[in-house]
Amino acid sequence: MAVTRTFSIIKPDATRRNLTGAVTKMLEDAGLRVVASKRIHMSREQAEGFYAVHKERPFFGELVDFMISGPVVVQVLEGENAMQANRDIMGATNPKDAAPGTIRKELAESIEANTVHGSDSDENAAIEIAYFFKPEEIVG
Ligand code: RTP
Ligand code: MG
Repeated sequence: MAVTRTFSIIKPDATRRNLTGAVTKMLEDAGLRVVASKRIHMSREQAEGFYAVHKERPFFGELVDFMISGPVVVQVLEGENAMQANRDIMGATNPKDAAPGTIRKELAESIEANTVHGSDSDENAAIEIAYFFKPEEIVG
């Protein structure tokens, strides 16, 4: 299997509870390497652009409000089939449905305050990485 990259966000519910390290430890223990990381407070425009794919969904407004409610940590993760490895350790979108040992089962508060974002395809990973990082900010 190939070494690939994916994009992750540690969401505001996690930074508020000082869980940046706890989330990162779970990612690293799952075989992923953090090759870029920065803590930012997204603007409304930045969050709306990032989630443009969801703009017709009923939860879009609340999702954007939540994602700008506090700082987030945007990261590039590298590893064997990184997109799928990250989705696996994240767990289901709703923590009530997430498997034991996943980040969302162990740490998330609700379907909205669900601690992490992860790209859902290699194609979207490339788009999402480029949305937040310049090539020289990623050190593999
Ligand atoms: P993410 O994009 O954050 O990695 O999560 P995901 O793929 O598991 O879920 P997605 O369907 O892409 O939804 C994006 C985020 O929107 C919030 N959401 N709220 N209130 C709701 O019914 C609802 N559904 C989704 C979640 O924060 C989800 O992560
Ligand atoms: Mg998604």
